[in-house]
Amino acid sequence: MAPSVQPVLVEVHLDEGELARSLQEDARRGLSTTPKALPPKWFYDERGSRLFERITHLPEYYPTRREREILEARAGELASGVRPDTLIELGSGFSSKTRLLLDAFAGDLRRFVPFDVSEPTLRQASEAIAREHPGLRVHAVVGDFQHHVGLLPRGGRRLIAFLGSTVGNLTPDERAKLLADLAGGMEPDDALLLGTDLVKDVGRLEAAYNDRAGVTAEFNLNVLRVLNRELDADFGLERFSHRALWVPEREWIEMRLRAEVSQEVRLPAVGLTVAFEEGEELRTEMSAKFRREDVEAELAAAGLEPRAWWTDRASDFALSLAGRA
Ligand code: AVJ
Repeated sequence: MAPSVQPVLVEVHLDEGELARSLQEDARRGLSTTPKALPPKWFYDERGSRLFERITHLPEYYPTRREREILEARAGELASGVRPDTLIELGSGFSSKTRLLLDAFAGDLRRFVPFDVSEPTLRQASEAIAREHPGLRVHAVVGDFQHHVGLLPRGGRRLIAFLGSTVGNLTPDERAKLLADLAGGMEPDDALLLGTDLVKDVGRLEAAYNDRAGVTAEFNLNVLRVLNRELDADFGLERFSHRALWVPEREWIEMRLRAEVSQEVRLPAVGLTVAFEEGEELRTEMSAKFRREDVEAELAAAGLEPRAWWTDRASDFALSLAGRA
């Protein structure tokens, strides 16, 4: 008998109330300090997740294509080396690349656990994957990987995939904490698959975040729409412009929103009125780029042992496979 489509289980660790409170806190803190900064996770409402999906198809945005190239080349090796029965994907979004892994693991895989902050995105991706893979249990988790990795389902041989170089959107301290949290919850047979974008020519790096079609600019401005909607703020999107630049001392790309005119913005839900000077910039994202030594040192510091380092042919992007040391 053919396996049947399993009902999707959605576990919510981040309900709307908590999400709202944590956005309020981040906005209050990030907009009342200098320089102003917001954490990048607030881009990803449903619209933001869609805009990011469009970014992955842009000619300038190479990381997704490079990572897919590596996954295509190594999926078989990964399947036979790890033989996971559970695939967990952190920051899964629409899970586009995961489909490759799901196909490669089809024999042993019993359970797929996509984990994301955006509940609507997660539900859509989960339903689609459950339909495409009859017999596979899809157990989606709505959460923030900076707080909730301790709550990931246990048992079996788990492969935890953290793809897309999303780890680069965290500060070095946040990365250390996340990797240590992950390592702390891993059993000897579990493995971590970590995607990292690599340091390269500055022109190519900056172009990847300044696309000609302006999709990245829309994505960047989306955070202001989120603040307007969720916090009743009155950001005028036309009064801010997109900037993205390489910061050599930190080896990361920074995205910023530059106030085109001096202005005051009201955020009644957090009781703030925020003044921007003309030309003042609000940092909305950093996207760190890595070298092999950095990645291996960060894994080791978290108690993880690198077992494989795979790059695409152009050495633009890397996937690391690691296990508990
Ligand atoms: C979410 C890490 C894959 O930092 O490259 C894309 C997000 N920001 N363009 C990245 C992003 C601007 C992206 N990742």
